[in-house]
Amino acid sequence: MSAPTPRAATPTPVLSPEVADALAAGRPVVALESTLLAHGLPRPDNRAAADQVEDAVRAGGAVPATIAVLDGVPHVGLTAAEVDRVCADTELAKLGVRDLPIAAALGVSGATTVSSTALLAAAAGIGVFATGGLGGVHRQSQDTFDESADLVALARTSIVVVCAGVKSILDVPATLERMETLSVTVVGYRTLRFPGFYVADSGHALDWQVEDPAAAARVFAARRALAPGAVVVANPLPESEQLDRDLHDRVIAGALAAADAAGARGKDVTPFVLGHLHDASEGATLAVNVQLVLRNAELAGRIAAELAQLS
Ligand code: PSU
Ligand code: MN
Repeated sequence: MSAPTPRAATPTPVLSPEVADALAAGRPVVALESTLLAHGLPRPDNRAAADQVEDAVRAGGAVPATIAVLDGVPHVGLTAAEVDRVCADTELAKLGVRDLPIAAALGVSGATTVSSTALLAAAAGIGVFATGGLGGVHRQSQDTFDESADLVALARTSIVVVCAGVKSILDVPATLERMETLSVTVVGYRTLRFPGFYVADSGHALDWQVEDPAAAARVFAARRALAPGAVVVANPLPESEQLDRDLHDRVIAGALAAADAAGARGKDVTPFVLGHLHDASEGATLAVNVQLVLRNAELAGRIAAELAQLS
């Protein structure tokens, strides 16, 4: 008779067979987060979006590795049934880096944010990650101190993050200042304007741009050789695909006021505001949100393919 084995406090991440094979062979892999599926996009549309995002990574030339924590165990690359679960489970936690040890020790299931996805991806040896928009400094942060853990995680984690900037519900210039302080490398993809998530241009300038996926991969190789930390590749939607400007300004003001009135706090703020936007715009923000994630996934696939050539 032996005593029951206690759950390991730091379970080894489970790699899907396809992701494990690709990493072992040095083939390109792109990490994808699950918070945008579980808490950023409404059910049931999130399920189709999950497949489309993975397909977009493949179209770019890489293997997708969607990351989530299931029963305390980090999974890097999900089966279709696991994606079903992430997209359908209304009880799924939202897990940042600080929540990962709790999930591991208590057997919690949850979706991973930019911060925790980046950490788990880098630990698995994945160099490129695609998402929609980064978390950042919230408006009124001088009162609330609400700044996403994404920023500190990006300062510490060696990974390329392809995004469409930060959500326009945030304080964009303050977020850019914080990324400078934290020495996060930021380049525009074929632009010197920082993208505005739903819109092509946030109104803020960037210092640097890259013209192709190969240049982005070289920037990351240089960063990785120099010091830990992320390279943010800011990839704007083309203006022809962006959200109508007037609608954008109107629904964002309404969503922020609604979050305030509802007393949304902490990690509930971002999902609350995104849900309100999707409703108030009658799905217009949702369609644009999915479209920009798809574009980022495809570009991330191409950057990962270039990175595999360098390594
Ligand atoms: N971008 C999106 N949709 C999202 C998020 C980002 O297009 O749902 C999520 C990401 O997972 C990001 C998180 O890491 O919001 C930031 O949450 P917070 O502001 O609570 O740190
Ligand atoms: Mn926050």
